[in-house]
Amino acid sequence: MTTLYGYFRSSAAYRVRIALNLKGLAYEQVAVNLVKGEQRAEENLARNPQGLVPVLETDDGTRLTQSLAICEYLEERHPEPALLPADLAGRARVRSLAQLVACEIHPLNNLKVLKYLVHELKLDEAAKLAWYRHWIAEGFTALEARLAGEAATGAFCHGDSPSLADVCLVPQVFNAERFECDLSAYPTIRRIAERCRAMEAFAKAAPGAQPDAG
Ligand SMILES: N[C@@H](CCC(=O)N[C@@H](CS)C(=O)NCC(=O)O)C(=O)O
Repeated sequence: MTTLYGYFRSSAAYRVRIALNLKGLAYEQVAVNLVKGEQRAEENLARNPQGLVPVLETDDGTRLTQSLAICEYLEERHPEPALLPADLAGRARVRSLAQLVACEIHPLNNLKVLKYLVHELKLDEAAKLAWYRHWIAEGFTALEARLAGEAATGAFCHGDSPSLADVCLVPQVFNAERFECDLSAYPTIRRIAERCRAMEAFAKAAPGAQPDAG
């Protein structure tokens, strides 16, 4: 059995849930409660010395970390339905959009960063929120310009089927909404996120639908 170690509100785990669902793969979930600090517990550090989720243990016992690497593993092992287009330029575009979210926006707003701002740098709640919203706005402004301006955008980030870019986009929009970021300047991002959320694979992966949601 494939096991996903994650947390309902972890956007990196959310990416992996979407990818597993899009590919129709069965998996069980083990919750690592990030609010309680379980990511730093010995058990989780043994799975991932970074003290992060997600970790995916596959049916043959392979243990994988880093959500983009996990999604690419799933793509290579289970090529259909494809999360990357067939053409080279298209594959690079999808990876570029995915990385804009996963490597540029998300790391700045991760829990450990927010905790450091509050506990070590003594920022108050308002300053923490300003930090969070600033990096969402900076990233989403660029992402919106690309999605609205590039001909390869379709019903989804790339063409008319969901790709790795949508797998990353939807959890980031969830995070932005959770922190009450103003998304009015990003109509293309909102349109694509809504289109994705209408699909069962995305809906089943949503934080509120997870067993550890509470
Ligand atoms: N680049 C990693 C990021 C993983 C990550 O940051 N996970 C977060 C949840 S979304 C986490 O475990 N945070 C725990 C913490 O910050 O203490 C990936 O894509 O898997």
